[in-house]
Amino acid sequence: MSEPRRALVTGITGQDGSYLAEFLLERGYEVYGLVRRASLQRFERIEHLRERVELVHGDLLDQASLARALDLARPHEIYNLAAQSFVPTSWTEPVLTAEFTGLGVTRLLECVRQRCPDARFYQASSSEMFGKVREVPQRESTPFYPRSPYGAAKAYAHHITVNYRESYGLYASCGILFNHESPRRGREFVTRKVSLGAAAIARGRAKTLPMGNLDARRDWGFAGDYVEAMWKMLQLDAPDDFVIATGEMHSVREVCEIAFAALGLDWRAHVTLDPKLLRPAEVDQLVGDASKARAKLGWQPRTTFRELIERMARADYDATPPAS
Ligand code: NDP
Ligand code: GDR
Repeated sequence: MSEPRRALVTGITGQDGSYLAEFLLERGYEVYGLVRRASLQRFERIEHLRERVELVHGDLLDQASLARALDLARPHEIYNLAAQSFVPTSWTEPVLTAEFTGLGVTRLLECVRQRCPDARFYQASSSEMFGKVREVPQRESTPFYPRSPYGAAKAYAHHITVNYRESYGLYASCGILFNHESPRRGREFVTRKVSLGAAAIARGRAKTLPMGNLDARRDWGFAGDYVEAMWKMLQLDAPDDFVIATGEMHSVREVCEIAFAALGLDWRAHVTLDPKLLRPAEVDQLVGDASKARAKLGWQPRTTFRELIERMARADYDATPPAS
């Protein structure tokens, strides 16, 4: 009998890590997750999987801990999802963001090269690398123009992954993922902030929702659909890089309209503008061309933008108790 496939997921406690762990378990993988030590350990997103995944302590800042995690897991596949992923924090903590999101990838790749060079490696690259976009829609060959310390760190991480592939022959692939959301999205990201805000207002717990740039446009998909693309990338004969996106662009204003309407509210009566939420440099628009992923991976998104936002608004409404 052949041994089960083993996967190591960094960032398993994050939005994508939790969906990916579910996906891999369904396919019979032994799943190992890298977790950081905290005084109050909160594994909310993977609580339902705790009995089925093996958690290993480690941090992208600590190379020895990464080596230990690889020795313990002996993975066939490594998914590097860990990062400081919130763009505004990358202006207030630019060096830490570069350490986690940029250099952390080199630390991990170096350990992979030394300890398990046959393992397949997935790097979570980002559409934020396109920043001030050079062409519309963005594809794998579009030049990068990052607009935040986060985008710059991800561009470094992307290039170093390609570099390790070309220098050492590692099987290393980058998924250039456009924004993807879910009811498990971090509460500070715009879709979740709006779904939580609309739910609080519908439940009588708040009256207004302060927002930043409503004109920003993004290509938003469902995280559950996107983790499948990560896995498909590592099943190809040869490593490669792929844009993963829906190909549709919508504004933050539309997110507000749909989320509030799903709960019977008119967003215009509640959303206010707070200049403090504007960014030092904005990414005005992003929209991806995922035709390479469609052709080579047979991947396409299943969830529409409207379904996604309505699902998030209803999930937060159901989870919010009424004001007493
Ligand atoms: P989250 O912010 O939800 O999760 C980030 C994860 O990284 C958490 O598990 C966090 O652990 C972990 N982490 C952070 N710093 C470290 C560190 N120093 N050492 C070890 N673990 C660490 O992100 P998402 O799930 O949304 O995104 C997953 C990846 O995909 C990220 O790299 C992100 O930048 C990238 N990406 C995301 C997109 C999106 O739209 N969601 C689009 C494109 C790329 P803890 O729980 O302890 O904080
Ligand atoms: P983004 O996601 O920066 O695209 O990065 P976010 O949801 O934070 O912002 C999207 C757009 O919405 C505008 N916006 C606001 N954003 C937040 N967070 N809060 C607000 O109140 C608000 N008002 C308007 C922003 O200005 C922006 O234009 C996400 C992250 O998941 C990254 O890790 C990932 O790499 C990229 O998506 C692709």
